Amino acid sequence: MKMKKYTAPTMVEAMKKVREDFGDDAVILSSSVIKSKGFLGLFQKRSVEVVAGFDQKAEKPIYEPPARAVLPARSDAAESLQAEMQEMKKMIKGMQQSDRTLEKYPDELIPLLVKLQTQGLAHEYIAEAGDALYEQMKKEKKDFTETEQLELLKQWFSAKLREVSFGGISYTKKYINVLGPTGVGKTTTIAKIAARALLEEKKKIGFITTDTYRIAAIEQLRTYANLLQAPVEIAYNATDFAAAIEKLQDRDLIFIDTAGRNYKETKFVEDLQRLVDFSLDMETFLVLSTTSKEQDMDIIIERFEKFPIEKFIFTKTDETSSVGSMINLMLKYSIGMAYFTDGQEVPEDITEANFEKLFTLLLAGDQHA
Ligand SMILES: Nc1nc2c(ncn2[C@@H]2O[C@H](COP(=O)(O)OP(=O)(O)OP(=O)(O)O)[C@@H](O)[C@H]2O)c(=O)[nH]1
Ligand SMILES: [Mg+2]
Repeated sequence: MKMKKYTAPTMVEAMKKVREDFGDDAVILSSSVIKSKGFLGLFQKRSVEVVAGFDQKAEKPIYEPPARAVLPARSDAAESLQAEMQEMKKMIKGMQQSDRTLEKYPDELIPLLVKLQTQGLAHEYIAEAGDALYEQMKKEKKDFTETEQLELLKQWFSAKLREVSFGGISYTKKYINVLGPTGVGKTTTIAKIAARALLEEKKKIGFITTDTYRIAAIEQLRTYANLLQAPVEIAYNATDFAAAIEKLQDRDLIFIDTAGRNYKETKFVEDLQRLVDFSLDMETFLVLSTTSKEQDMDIIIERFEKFPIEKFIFTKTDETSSVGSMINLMLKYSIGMAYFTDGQEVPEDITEANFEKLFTLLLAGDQHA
């Protein structure tokens, strides 16, 4: 992909220039409104800067093979390249469509809406938010400053997310059960939450692990438990699980660590159902990594619908610059958010979720970009 920067007095004119050069194959990569200094704040000029990218195939080929050239047989590599190109084309088409939908908004709003796009927020929510802001602008018959836009956007998100709840473990349920796919950070997150329960809330804590597939998994939990001077029970089957519950009766809170499996396969979900006693006084959290593809998270959530998922825990926000999928999933499934985690340090790198913090994360996300 090639990139080129355009400056024009308005977004519409900038887009026109982009199209003149590259037709419909152009993709808007970023846009911003620039204000010239002017003289004592007077005669300020506004312009729009747009960076457009385009698929190089859209350009005239520099070399065209002679009409009767003999083409080599297609190799596997060529085929996979072809598949990759198809994938890219689809992606570009999707992006183009979303850029078109932004065209109807005034220039002032574009940078903020592009920001939401880069965060991976679903197009329907961007359109809803864009419409709400634009309507307000028309109603008040004025342009909004960046701060005013942010305030309005925050109000919009706050209303939109009203139906989902935020906040960590309740401390009223004895069992805290953590589920999720392989390697998303379940064990590390349990250690972070348990450490806080012990250090800040002075709770007597204990652990049960049902992750008996790898020796290292048991050792990992033992290491954290030892640091917190808390007992660990290992449950290979439902009988062990019941025995472990019995042994840890004197504890205020019992954290249950489960194995990360490929939960796209239903047999692993069924194993979990057989092993963990969900009828206990229990809060169950589904841990998802923000570095995963949203479609993959979708499949996992659907697989886990048979469990009483209290809230999501989203991990690895430090490893991604797009956190919009957290919001998409919360709204799609009407499931709230308990924590998000942003690093490997135990117990520091965890934040109990609330709306303010989520909103800040959504708008601050490009430091890693
Ligand atoms: N960058 C980053 N790494 C994290 C975060 N949380 C966990 N990790 C790392 O992710 C890796 C996997 O973490 P685990 O806690 O073992 O994940 P798990 O879900 O228990 O893994 P399995 O039990 O194997 O399914 C480790 O290297 C963690 O240090 C986070 O918020 N940010
Ligand atoms: Mg684990």
